[in-house]
Amino acid sequence: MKRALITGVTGQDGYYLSKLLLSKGYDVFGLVRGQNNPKIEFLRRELPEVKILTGDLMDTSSLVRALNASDPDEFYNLGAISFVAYSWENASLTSDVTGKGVLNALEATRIHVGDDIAKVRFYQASSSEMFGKVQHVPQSETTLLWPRSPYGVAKVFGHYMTINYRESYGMHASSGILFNHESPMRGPEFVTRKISLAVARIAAGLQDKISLGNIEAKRDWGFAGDYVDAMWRMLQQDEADDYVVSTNETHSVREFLEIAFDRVGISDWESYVYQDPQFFRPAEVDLLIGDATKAKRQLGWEPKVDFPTLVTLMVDADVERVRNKSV
Ligand code: NAP
Ligand code: F7E
Repeated sequence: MKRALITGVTGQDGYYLSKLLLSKGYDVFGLVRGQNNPKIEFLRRELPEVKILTGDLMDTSSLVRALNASDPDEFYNLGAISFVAYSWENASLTSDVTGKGVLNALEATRIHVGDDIAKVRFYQASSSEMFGKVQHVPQSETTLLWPRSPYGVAKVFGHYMTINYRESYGMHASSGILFNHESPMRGPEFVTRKISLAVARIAAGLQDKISLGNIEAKRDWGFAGDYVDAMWRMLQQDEADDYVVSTNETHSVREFLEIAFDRVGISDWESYVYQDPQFFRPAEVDLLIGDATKAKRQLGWEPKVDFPTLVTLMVDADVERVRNKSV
């Protein structure tokens, strides 16, 4: 039985990756931070097979202890402060967790494995946010990075540190440059889930409007369940490498709104949407569209859920939750 350690196990991707690895027969260990993290309850209820370890990406010794306790074949570093808007207000903390946290995870792994450098395969959750002010369309593994947020800058640090540990020490360390991926498990602060939840509440008569920022921004949105499969595939390769993971399509927030409102039978959606300056960003990433040719060719990976299906499944899940009063 293979063993895996996941940081960020209480997040969206941690949930889907845990489910995937459990279905493949892995022994899964998840790192949870804080002395009374409310998300532990959810994890225990939904994924009781996941073994919980405590630790924090800012505390390298806690990571070494988690590695010693789980003795993993694969270490997935998904933990981060991941909300881009928040990263301007907390730039230093974001740099520490999302940037230096990667170095701490790599260094803890190096301490844990000692001379047996091939003992653990490492995955770093890099991001399309690193492309920021895009220098090429579509974006691939070789596109120049030009981050536009403290979060993006921190991810660039983690990305290059992962490559550096691979090149310096021969670690099997791969970096997945994942474009936006969503699901009913997405945090409600992100625009897709903010919309699906608001649409469900508006349809139920519980809310009368939704306030948003820049609805012309375009993203390459995929389904989180598809994307964790790409992470796993990266760690099954003989050689570690970096891969873009995307659908190769781009859509605006406006298009997301149209499909989401249409799903609940509302066609005049614009009368429910207000623009609020507080949701505009100091520097916007206007357009992201990935080129996942390498992942498709080398990993045999393909996204299965298309954009309209993604929107629909998120709205349906929130309609159901509103009906059951579980949100
Ligand atoms: P998420 O839902 O925001 O989850 C982030 C996770 O990181 C949570 O489990 C959180 O734990 C944990 N975390 C925060 N600070 C930590 C710390 N100091 N030490 C240890 N863990 C900490 O993010 P996600 O959408 O699942 O994304 C997973 C990873 O992929 C993140 O690194 C994100 O930046 C990256 N990424 C995401 C996307 C996307 O579109 N979803 C795209 C590209 C890259 P708590 O529950 O305690 O807060
Ligand atoms: O914003 C615009 C906003 O916060 C998407 C993270 O997972 O993906 C995510 O980062 C777009 C932006 O995601 C609102 O300005 C308009 O252009 O859902 P988001 P993100 O910033 O793209 C990347 C790949 C990651 O790595 C990150 O961790 O939508 N937008 N109005 C809004 N966004 C939000 N959140 N709220 C609004 O009201």
